[in-house]
Amino acid sequence: MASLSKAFVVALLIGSIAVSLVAPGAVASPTSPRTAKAVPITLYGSQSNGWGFDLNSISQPGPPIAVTTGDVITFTLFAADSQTHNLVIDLNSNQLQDTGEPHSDTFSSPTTSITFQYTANVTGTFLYICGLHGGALMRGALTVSAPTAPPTDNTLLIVAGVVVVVVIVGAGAAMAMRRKKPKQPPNP
Ligand SMILES: [Cu+2]
Repeated sequence: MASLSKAFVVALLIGSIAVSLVAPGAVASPTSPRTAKAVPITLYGSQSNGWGFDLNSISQPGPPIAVTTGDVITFTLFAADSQTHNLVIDLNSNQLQDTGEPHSDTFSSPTTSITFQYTANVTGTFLYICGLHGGALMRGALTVSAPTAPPTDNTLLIVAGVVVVVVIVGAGAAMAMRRKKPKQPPNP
């Protein structure tokens, strides 16, 4: 009985020490999801010239915008030509505002902006357009890329594997000792 308890206690001790070593690392796992980034973008729209990040760089097509999936874009929107525009996330890139496509309210001031927030949950290559004048006159590329995976750190997995093996071996040894334990001969 003494050897059985000893082996069991040793296995338990090794197991618990190993687990206590691994546990703090498990909390800060590198596989934790990426936090969304806030992306502020200012756009000036013009019916005859397209879009620009500022009044002096308006072009058709406008400047490309690239974000990562999950990013929250806050557009600050001005009308460089004082015409009425809106901003549409043209998810099917047909250069028209379709039902269900995210869009801002209308705006028509070169000095007073409106804001429009879009969470880039759809990965792919799209257009941003003016829904009133269409992409033919006012469009730009919007690229939403999936986040790149962080480098994989296998240390935790290896340590966890070693813990499992140690615990199994310890338990096996304890059981083997229990089986081998000779029965005491009956007293005469
Ligand atoms: Cu417009």
